[in-house]
Amino acid sequence: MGKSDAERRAQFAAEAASVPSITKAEHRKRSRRSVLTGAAGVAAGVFGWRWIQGQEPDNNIPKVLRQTHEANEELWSSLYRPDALAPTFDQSASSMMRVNGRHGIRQEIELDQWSLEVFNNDDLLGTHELADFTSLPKVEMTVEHKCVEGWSHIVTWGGVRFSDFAAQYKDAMGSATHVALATPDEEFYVGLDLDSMMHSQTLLAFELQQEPLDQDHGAPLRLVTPLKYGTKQLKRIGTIRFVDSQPDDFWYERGYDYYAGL
Ligand SMILES: Nc1nc2c(c(=O)[nH]1)N[C@H]1C(S)=C(S)[C@@H](COP(=O)(O)O)O[C@H]1N2
Ligand SMILES: [Mo]
Repeated sequence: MGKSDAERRAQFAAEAASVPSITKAEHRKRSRRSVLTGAAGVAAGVFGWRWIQGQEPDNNIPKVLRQTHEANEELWSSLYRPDALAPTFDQSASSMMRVNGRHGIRQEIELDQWSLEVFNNDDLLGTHELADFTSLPKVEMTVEHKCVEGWSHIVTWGGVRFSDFAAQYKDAMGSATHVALATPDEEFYVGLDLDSMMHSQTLLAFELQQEPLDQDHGAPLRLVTPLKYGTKQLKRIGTIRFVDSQPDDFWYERGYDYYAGL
């Protein structure tokens, strides 16, 4: 099961240091809360285990321990609250970015032959053409694309929110916890947690710098999610699969962090 509190706190500290959209003041407040939680633990030690055991049990766990546990849980999940936004920039700050990564897109495709299939596990739920995306409310955003190789670039994306597209599969996605995406030839594939996919800045993009995507940048449709590194932002989506466990992931299998969060 879970990590020890010390491990969680260490990971919290490491993650917190790399989350840009939470202010320093907020960090300090949260760290203070974590210190207080620790202090409660020390105090409990002073009063002794018997006092803890004497507390009203909640789900078979002494209440004071449960409350500490829940405080940690809250602390933890608050880092990933769905409304934390990646910074956005003025469109004038953006420019065309390089081509980086050609797994699954080396061969050109006939764009008008392209279609995208949606599955729940192995059940085909629907097949889509580009018009099914361009007819949804269009979103433009200028964000920083960050690559694990150490470069970043401010770009303007145009597309639709994944959450707007996925709304039609609300019931059919069942108990999905993750989404798996792959290129049509399945050479490149990524897995993302459903919360990240449903984030308001996670787009199925068909434009880059206000022009239709070119093939090297993932035409006709790619994933954009500025809360994660480029490794997750799959170009030329062929399949979208709702699944209930962590999907295979190309760069995770090659040693990169699964969550790839920024
Ligand atoms: N199909 C596919 N998508 C991909 C990759 C890839 O190799 N193949 N590389 C990823 C990585 S590591 C980065 S940094 C970005 C780069 O996007 P760009 O080529 O549009 O700059 O694409 C991502 N999506
Ligand atoms: Mo990358």
